[in-house]
Amino acid sequence: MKRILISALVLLMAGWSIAATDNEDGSRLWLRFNRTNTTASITGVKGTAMSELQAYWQGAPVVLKRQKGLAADGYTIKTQGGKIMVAAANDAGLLYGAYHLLRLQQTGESCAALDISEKPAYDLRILNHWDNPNGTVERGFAGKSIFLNPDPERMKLYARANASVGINGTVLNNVNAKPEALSTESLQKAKTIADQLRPYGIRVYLSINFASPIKIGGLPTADPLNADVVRWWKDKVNEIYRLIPDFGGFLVKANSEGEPGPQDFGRTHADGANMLAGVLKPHKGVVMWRAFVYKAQSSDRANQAYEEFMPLDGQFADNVIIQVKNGPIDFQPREPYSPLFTAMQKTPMMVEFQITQEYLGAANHLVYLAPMWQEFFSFVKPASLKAMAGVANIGDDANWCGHHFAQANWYAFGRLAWNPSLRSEEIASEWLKQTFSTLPWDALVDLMMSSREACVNYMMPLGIHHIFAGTHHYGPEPWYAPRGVRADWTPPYYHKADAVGLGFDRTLKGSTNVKQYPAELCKLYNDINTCPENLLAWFHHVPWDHQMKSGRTFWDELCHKYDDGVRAARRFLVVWDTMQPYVDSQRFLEVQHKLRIQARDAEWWRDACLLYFQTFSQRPIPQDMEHPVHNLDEMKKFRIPIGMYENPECGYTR
Ligand code: GCV
Repeated sequence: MKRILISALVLLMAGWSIAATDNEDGSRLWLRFNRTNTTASITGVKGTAMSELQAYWQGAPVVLKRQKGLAADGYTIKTQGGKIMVAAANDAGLLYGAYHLLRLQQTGESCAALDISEKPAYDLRILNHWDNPNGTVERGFAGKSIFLNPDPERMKLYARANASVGINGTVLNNVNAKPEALSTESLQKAKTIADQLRPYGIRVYLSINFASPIKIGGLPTADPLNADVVRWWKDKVNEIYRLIPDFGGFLVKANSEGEPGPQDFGRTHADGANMLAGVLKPHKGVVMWRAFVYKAQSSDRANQAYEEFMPLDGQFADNVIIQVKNGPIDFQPREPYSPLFTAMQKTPMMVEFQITQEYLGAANHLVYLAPMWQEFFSFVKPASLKAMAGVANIGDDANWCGHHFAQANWYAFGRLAWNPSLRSEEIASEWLKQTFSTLPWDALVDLMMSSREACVNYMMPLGIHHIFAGTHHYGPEPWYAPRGVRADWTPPYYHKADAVGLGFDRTLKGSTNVKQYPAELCKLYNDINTCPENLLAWFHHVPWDHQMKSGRTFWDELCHKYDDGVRAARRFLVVWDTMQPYVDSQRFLEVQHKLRIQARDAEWWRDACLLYFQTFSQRPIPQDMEHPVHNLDEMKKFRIPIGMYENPECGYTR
């Protein structure tokens, strides 16, 4: 009752008029302002700030003014003599200040005596779209690329949404880049998009294919030290800047998963990155060079980025940033941080998070990712990074992200790129208040906050990782190991289940991966008795009868974790059902439908994994938990139909 009253009060304070019963499709994201005025079109970023306030601000008059001495993109907001003064060193800062005010208004905060001072942690807060020229989106679960036929209204909302959380850059195309991304026709299209995003302070960037000089330039080589190659890149970059004067730069995936790179010509990552940095430098462009590299036949994939990049520390030009995924393998539900972050001391680095849920239930599972990203920041000092990138979860679906709650991850990414020390709870509550005006938010904040751990539990608890199906990254297939498939693309490479136990020995007696971490962490992770239990099977081959802190054996604990995950997923559905009176029926039913899939998938994960691992442990499922409801043969036979992975309706169906 108390929650309902609070919701109603906030609704009144903010003057909302949307009734909980008015259906919504989610297309307005968290920007569900009511227009109060029509506006004349005003140009430039400051013009955008003014027109956003004119259209939606309902409080005291706001004065926007430029002021020297403040940080780029930062702003102050002060209530003075009945007015609100927003000051910033640049126009983007004024725009962010305007969105800050609108956020306060929409979350029902008082604006009577404001004294706010904000500046972003990073100059570069950037989305990476993995969008292909044919409109498909790699690891995208929300429809086709929004850039395929950039609709001006949709692009405007995309720009507003990004600017409202401080995102100021976007890479338009997949890191698995087609050389054609640099064709004159593609560049014209990039120009159109850049023109649409510029008024919101957003710059565009492109992923490039390192072999472009050969593939579209007709040269016999793409050797970065070859003069003709350098000239080709110079001309191409000049062409880009003629079209897009504020172009941001290149994102490069090189010598990774079959993509071309400088090593094809006997050169290093530094040679390749520095050549591109040299041609971009006169235009103030940057190179974001990815460190996601691994080769077949390695004894430990987790070691490889470090082994390739550490020897190059200090050799990169000052407009190169090394972009490293948060963990050493690949966006798993839980990984330790990538040791490169603490090892490379002389190279600017940025973290790449994955907003799209490639490994966390695609657009079917409600998994709020901010707690996972904050876990990363508990190990890596935000100040040691130069920038933050997030692989977008955006497509042309009406609700943008495939799942209404996946919008929260886009939102949270932007908020954390602005300020990595914001608490995940705060961000969740802010997002909920703006996205669903009338919900009893506390229960949903709790649900969101527990969702990542629930996902870890029903998919791969206690440090297990990469036990996904061979042909998609949606469901479990810990047994998948057909002959001829490279070992590090099969789950047994990672889980190493046998009669003794489960997990990858990365200790000093194993792959020695622990050595890549600072001394105190190396010591902690190396000892099975001090290693955090949530990473146990990441760093150790854990005996089935290993004694856990709970007093259970490792096997029993594993069973319980899976079961905890299943029970949590079912609970989400129960909690959501209590929200029905407060949310429009379209969004209510759509979320409910997804939560049903999630609860069913959680069972699929638990049963497939426990029944399979049991063939090694030869131990019973503990009596005090629900026993699997499927059998292993049934699980092994189940296949998601080809093409269904990208379909939001995929999932286990009995
Ligand atoms: C864009 C993983 C994904 C690929 C992705 C790659 C990368 O392997 O499955 O889809 O390719 O990471 O980040 O480059």
